[in-house]
Amino acid sequence: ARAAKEALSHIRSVQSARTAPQPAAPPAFRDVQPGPPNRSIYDAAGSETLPGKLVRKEGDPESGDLPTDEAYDGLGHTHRLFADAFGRNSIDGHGLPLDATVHFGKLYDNAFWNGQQMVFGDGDGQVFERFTRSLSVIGHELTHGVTQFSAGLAYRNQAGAINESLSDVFGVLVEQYVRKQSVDQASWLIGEGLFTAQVQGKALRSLKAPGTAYDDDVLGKDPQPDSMDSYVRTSADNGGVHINSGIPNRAFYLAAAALGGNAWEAPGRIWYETLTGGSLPAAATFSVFARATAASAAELFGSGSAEHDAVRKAWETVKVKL
Ligand code: ASN
Ligand code: ZN
Repeated sequence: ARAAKEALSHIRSVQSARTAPQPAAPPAFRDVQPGPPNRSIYDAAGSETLPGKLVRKEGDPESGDLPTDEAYDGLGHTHRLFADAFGRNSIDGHGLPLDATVHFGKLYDNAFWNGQQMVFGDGDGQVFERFTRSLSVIGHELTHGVTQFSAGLAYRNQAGAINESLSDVFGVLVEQYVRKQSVDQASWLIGEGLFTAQVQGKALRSLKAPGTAYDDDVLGKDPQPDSMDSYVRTSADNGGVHINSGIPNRAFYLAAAALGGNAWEAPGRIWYETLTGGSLPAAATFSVFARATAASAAELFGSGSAEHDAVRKAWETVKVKL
């Protein structure tokens, strides 16, 4: 349980009449014609040696091993959200093959992106089930790859918490897209189904209500703040990257809730454009990120649009200065 607890803590013209009419430029998100995914799932068979033995490659039938097949499907769903909703061709935008290893380590209580691939533990069975059980977690880990190949956000302090938040945002969007859930229908949870029945909790994190995902005798209470009033100053976990991510997470939820409908549409596009548009600094603070999302909303939907307004109000609510 102690190891589990430690794992948790890591865990946009006006055409002048004098100029010849031109076709409008296609929105950036449709410039790319993404190809299909190229997935490979490996089995570490309880070792910590990567990648392990290839057990299912693209186009192969189901392997019969649940984590292998969940990882294969989860990678496919994540690839599809980025392709369909944002026109992104895999993690790097250029069709990077998607590799994942399952059965990593013994009773291993985590999942991670190691800079090159995804890795999933089986969980200890006491606190955590296998980590492939949650599509939002698979989407989360893969989004770390997208961030690495785009904004390259540092993994410490506020930039790190934004990095974590972006993984949570696109993680929940993968799940919402697959389940065709609107803002009101979605759980807004990361890691539903990961805790065993013995744990008092529904998930690792809640974007809708940070700080309420679990409250357990052994794990304690979900430590996430939901506004800058309770920002956690800590050197642990790279400056609280998994804790303070609650603040930008709630900002995304609030913007999506104000707009209604499907969160992978306007809100997702605004956040995606912010992440990949090329102007977000790797050392962004919450305020820099907040201004960047507002600028993306104004660029995509117009200054003073409902979208622009919803984004600005969301950051105000979580008390991040624009
Ligand atoms: N599951 C964690 C994450 O992706 C693993 C870690 O902290 N390296 O954020
Ligand atoms: Zn993460």
